[in-house]
Amino acid sequence: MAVVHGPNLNLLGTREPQVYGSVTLDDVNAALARAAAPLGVEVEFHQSNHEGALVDFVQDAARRVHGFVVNAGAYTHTSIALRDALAGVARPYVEVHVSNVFARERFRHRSYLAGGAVGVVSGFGAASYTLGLSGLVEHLRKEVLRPGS
Ligand code: CA2
Repeated sequence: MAVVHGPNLNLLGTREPQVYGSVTLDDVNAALARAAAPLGVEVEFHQSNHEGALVDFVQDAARRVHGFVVNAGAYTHTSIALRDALAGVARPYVEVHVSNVFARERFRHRSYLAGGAVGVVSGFGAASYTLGLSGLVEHLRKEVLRPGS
């Protein structure tokens, strides 16, 4: 599984703790690695502040992973390129957000990614990522174990 962190998420835990909490991106990744072990999956992580670099990563990682956990940050609300990349690689993904985007400004209510996602987890702080990972693994298990597949 690959975990994609979009722009400014490298700042987690350093500013705006009232919105994003005090957990750092390294803490999030460590929690994901801990959660992945009992689920029987491996996770890799990628953070970029650049839209094209995120597109490149999705295309490249899709050759070796079964699915993605994606917090595209502000690109969630703007990026057709990232939506097309995720659709193009045909791997299931879960969209996650640290904050509850629906309790915030209207421009955060729109997601270009959600329509293609298995599901969306928003508002549980760093736990959104681990909840998203377990939902994704559950989805993949069902898909693989589906009768007739
Ligand atoms: O809640 C989320 O996870 C978001 O994806 C975070 C994005 C925001 O644009 C989305 O609407 C919701 C922003 C990430 C910025 O993270 C910061 C963390 C600490 C200090 C400053 C920014």
